[in-house]
Amino acid sequence: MRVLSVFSPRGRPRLPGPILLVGLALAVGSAWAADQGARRHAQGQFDGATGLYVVAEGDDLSAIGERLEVSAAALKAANQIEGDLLQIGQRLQVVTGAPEVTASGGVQITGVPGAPDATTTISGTQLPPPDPKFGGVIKNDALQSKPWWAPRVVPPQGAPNVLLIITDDAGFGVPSTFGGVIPTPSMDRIANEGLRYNRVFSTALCSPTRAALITGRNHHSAGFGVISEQSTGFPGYNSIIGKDKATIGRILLDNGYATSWFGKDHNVPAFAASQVGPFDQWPTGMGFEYFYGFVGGDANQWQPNLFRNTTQIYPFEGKPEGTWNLVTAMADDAIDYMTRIHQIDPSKPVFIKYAPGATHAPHHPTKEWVDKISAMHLFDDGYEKLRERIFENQKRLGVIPQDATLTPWPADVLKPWDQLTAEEQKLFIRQVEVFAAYAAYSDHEIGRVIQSFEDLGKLDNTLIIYINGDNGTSAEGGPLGTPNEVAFFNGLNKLPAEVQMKWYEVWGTEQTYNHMSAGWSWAFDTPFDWFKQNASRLGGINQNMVVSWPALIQDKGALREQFVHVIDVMPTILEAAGIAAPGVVDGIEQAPIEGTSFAYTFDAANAEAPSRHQTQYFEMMGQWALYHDGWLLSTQVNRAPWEAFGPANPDPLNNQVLQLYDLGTDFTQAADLAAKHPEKLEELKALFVAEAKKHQVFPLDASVAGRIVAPRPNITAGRSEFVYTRPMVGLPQGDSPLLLNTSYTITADIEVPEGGAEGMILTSGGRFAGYGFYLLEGKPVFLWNLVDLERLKWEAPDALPPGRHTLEFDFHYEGLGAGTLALNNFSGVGRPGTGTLKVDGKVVDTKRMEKTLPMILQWDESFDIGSDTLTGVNDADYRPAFAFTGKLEKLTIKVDRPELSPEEIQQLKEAAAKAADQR
Ligand SMILES: [Ca+2]
Ligand SMILES: [Ca+2]
Repeated sequence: MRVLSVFSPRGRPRLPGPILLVGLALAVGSAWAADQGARRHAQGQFDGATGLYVVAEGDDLSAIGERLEVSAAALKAANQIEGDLLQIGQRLQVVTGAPEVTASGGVQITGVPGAPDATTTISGTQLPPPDPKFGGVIKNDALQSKPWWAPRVVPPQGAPNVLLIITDDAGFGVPSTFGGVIPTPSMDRIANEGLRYNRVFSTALCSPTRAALITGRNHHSAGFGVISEQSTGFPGYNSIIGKDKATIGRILLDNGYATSWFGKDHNVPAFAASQVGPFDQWPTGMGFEYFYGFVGGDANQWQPNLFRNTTQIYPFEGKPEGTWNLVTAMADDAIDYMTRIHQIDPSKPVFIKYAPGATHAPHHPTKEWVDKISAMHLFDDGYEKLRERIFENQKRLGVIPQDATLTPWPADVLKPWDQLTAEEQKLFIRQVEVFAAYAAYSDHEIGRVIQSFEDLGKLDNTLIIYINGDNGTSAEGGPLGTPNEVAFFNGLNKLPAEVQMKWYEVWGTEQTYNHMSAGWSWAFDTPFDWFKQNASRLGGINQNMVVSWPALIQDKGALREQFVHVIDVMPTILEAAGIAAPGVVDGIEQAPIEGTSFAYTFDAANAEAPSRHQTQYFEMMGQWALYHDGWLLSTQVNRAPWEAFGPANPDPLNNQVLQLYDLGTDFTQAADLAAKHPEKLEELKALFVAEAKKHQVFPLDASVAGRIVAPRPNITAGRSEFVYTRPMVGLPQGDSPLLLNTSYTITADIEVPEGGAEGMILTSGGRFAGYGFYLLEGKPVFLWNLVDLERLKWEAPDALPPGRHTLEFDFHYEGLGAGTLALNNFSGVGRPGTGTLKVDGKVVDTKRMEKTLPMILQWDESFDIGSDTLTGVNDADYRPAFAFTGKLEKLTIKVDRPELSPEEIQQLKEAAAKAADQR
């Protein structure tokens, strides 16, 4: 049992009451296993879900009490048993909210139980708590009866509001709070009112860190070894948070908090993101009562796939370009939400998970912020100089040790600044200014949310945890950056500067899905090296964080250097709130929380206390590391993040160069001690294997892009024909028929009214990649948008006359298909094919596509029938919604996916074996 160390804001120990019953629930799980020997006189069935024990022959109270670790007296009191006699079949309530309400000690009660204003805390060991027993009197008529209301469940007295902020894809050197050049005054404010932490660790990737954050379990334990779009059919990688890992939202909700989630949700399985649900893995299904944000890894901030709870909303529609931005809108919505809760019930504490899309690509700040940052000329002397400047700032601020070493610039990976052309330099400066503007803008809006706590008089008892980055800065734009991140995920990661210059003026507007040169990303991870995705280098995983709680944290402005991981956040919040981790939720026994509370570091007396979190594994796409007591074992980086295509390391456990670092004396992972301490290396590798086994990390898988098109339980799995007869929008990519790497036929039966028709029949994706089947000025068109670099168009010569017509687009694909990826081979994807457009059975246009998209369409856009949401696939032809003005009778999609023959499988296996030999 954990003993709470946090003191209440009034300076006296928080009541231990809510924790008294923890042992009870913990006993539930172990009761069966331990049920032997002296306990033979308690043979009845016990259901941990309901807390009901059914008495069996020979049972006696003390034996039952012993088995379930409850006193016989408590059992008697809870079940209103007078003597010691039990009846066979009698049901005994063992864990229940009811006795707590009437019993003293275990819970905090205000008012008179049964009165409408009474409140109670709960033991929290079982969620939801069982309904308390009726405590009034019932006679034949109400006049002679006594009513009794169940007390309202509230958190323990003094439990703080919690504002948990996590930004995206931002390394250690991004915020000014930790020596960065980008102004982040909101983060500075929290640092000055509270504590700075410089050893805060992530998992190196988005969904995994976020799953760990909300469950207090490691990412593989929570089913999120990778992002949801890369999920595979193994427990550590299926992108499903198990029911035995209730989230922090759920626990706080059932304990009386108002719980909410704003911004990015990358923890809905990509195959469960549609309107057929199920919604149990959406925020509202996981204990966050209110959700305002987007589902997926990133979103266009100008036209996001935005949801309120589980309903898609389009508040930006009809607004002039550049005037509506999600970064501001979500702050507005969060402020509205908390104000609403406060005005309705000022006593109710709120929990807000605040997760802006910033600073993940696309970098979409407002023009005001781009102008502001550009005027500062922060980046004119290039990325190496930026890195040096940040490093000096960090030492000056004391957020890194004075003797820290800066590792050399990786000239073999990233071209030195002075070797770039003038055009490249100009482009790159633009790219980074937009990124910096995005970071500064986002921090500014976070500041508005923080300020609203102060405006409502709630800041004093609000625990604010502001984590900079769910992983290191992203290098997914490649060394050159890109105007379109969707191109990167389709393998086009080296767009020359002269091509990119076409978007120079509009960089960061809705015309781009932009990312910056990886040179900047390296600099923003100062004092470390490497990037997001690199789980074995601190540039990928060493974040920083600020924490304030004015009523409690007195050591204002101080630094904490203890090892903290994102899994530690949940137990910290629970400790701060005085709420127990539940043993059973919805009848399901809970897996142990794997994080370690860092609440001990709030106390100035513990400023130098040794880290309580002593061992931590890291693993991301076959790169791994193990931290133990100051040592870090790391695999040498063998793949830059933009090298996502091609055969994967087939043996990620052993086919590695191992490195060893002493983080106690080497803050930046600069001095490899592997040769000096081979025994330590072996010891830590064995420890990694043990931790990996414990946390579902196996089977290791080093593939990256290949996993994006891996088969998964998409609702289209096993289906080859899809029929639609009514307009419908908003079906996400992960749940719609996929037309990549396959042959297919789309047939539309339509009726054109007098005067002709136009508009969208079927589209998926948008401005940055996708396809559209539409009538343009009455003429049938099929269009493939190849990541906004090229568009292929099949077009009928004539407008359709009024009446019924059948339109058909048939595509014959020439490759082996995505099946080759399972054999570590990319030859089957992105191959050519021939498209044929037919009107009423007659061929009107035929074109060959030399290249097709191998991986993914624009992921934040949907599959829409009868109109087009968010962005369109071809701005030159139309603007959304471009509703179809004819009548759609029937739309049929037939997919004829290639399947590998046994001979082809054999050949691919031989090729793989040969490649492995040559390696
Ligand atoms: Ca991220
Ligand atoms: Ca669209």
